[in-house]
Amino acid sequence: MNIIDELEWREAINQQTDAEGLRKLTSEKSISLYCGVDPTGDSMHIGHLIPFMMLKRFQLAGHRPVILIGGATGTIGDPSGRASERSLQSLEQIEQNVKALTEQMKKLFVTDGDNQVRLVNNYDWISKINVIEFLRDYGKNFSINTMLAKDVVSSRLESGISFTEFSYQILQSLDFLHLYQHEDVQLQIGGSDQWGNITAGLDLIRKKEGADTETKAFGLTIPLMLKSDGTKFGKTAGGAIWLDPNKTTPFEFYQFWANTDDRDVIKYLKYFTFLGKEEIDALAEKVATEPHKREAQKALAEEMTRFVHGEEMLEQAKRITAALFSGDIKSLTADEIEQGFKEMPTFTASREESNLVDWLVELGIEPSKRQAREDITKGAIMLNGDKVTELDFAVTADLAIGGKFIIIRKGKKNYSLVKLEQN
Ligand code: 383
Repeated sequence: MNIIDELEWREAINQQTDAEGLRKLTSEKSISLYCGVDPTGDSMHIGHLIPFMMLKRFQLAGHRPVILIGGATGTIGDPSGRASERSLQSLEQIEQNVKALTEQMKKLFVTDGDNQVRLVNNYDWISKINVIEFLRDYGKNFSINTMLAKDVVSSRLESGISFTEFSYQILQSLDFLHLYQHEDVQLQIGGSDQWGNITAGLDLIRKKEGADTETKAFGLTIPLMLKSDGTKFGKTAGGAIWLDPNKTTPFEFYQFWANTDDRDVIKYLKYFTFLGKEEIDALAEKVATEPHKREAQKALAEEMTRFVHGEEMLEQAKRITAALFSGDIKSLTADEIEQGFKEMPTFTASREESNLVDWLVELGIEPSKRQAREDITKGAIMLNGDKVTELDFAVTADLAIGGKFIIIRKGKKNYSLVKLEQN
């Protein structure tokens, strides 16, 4: 299957500058293409993953992907998709973010091989252009009228936009031209918010390199992912889903995908994973006939967690999930407990021995001694997965898993995490 046909089947194309031309080009030869990211934070989130997974698909189909880190554009700030002006980040902050993103990109996308992913930073060429050169060699090719007409700018004319952000599209255009000239890049891809910047770059290439570039340089955007329940994709109550395991643990990451709605799961499998048509069709059948088994969700969670965090972290996420389901808490390590119980009510207790009834009330897990006794007697209290029914049970530090945590379950699923003070 041609890469464009594959992307169409995956419903991963929003707009293209020349669909037929690109289909022809990509089936005739191996091309270079690029997608950029600005260092606005120190980690990517799953929204960023989409175009970079697409680059990877092109790579698997024999094309050469280039990832651009916007060391220069990040100092300006892309107004695309934003209702108000950004505040500038400090140059030190941007430099740190460039490092963090470069590491993340290398881990996920740069592997050995013939058409391996290349990483570039636009600071390397943009920082060398002086203001006279900028205005004479590049500025002359941009019409203010066209720039004003772009969505990004026109939508901000009422509320206001600085000259800095207004000029952003010129910088991204310089990149496309630079990569076209020096890296043989013929295609830029990005999310649908990038359409204006991508087409601005194509206009510049045409003006600088001649009209026949129409058959040589292309743009393609990917649709924004929408959820069938109308809420925003990629966000949970706890915020964005980050790729950095210190911000979103592999377990939370796994759970995010495992909780996908039946109405969305096949769409996500096509969009995000490298599973092929046959496997996805078989999973679609499972969603239709035995949705309660959630096999498609499990496949999605496994594929995504393995891709981003690796096999070992995937196994860990699955172990935590299974232990929470079965109640077999003691099989978990302290690190796994920390991941699995991150969002649950957390209490801190001293390491001193205490009677369970008093301990539960002092921590606030039980409202009164009377209630605590009643719950213990009727078998509603589990400590590290074991039922405790003796009213005089002594809580001691040696019960703590890894010397740190005691998990209390009250009733069917009210978990509390108790951290013992470390001495
Ligand atoms: C900078 C210089 C280039 C080409 C692209 C850029 C970055 C671009 C941008 N992209 C977003 C970002 O960095 O702002 N101007 O956060 C996001 N992308 C990708 C995708 C997306 C876009 O990194 O739609 C989501 O992830 O294009 O919002 O020469």
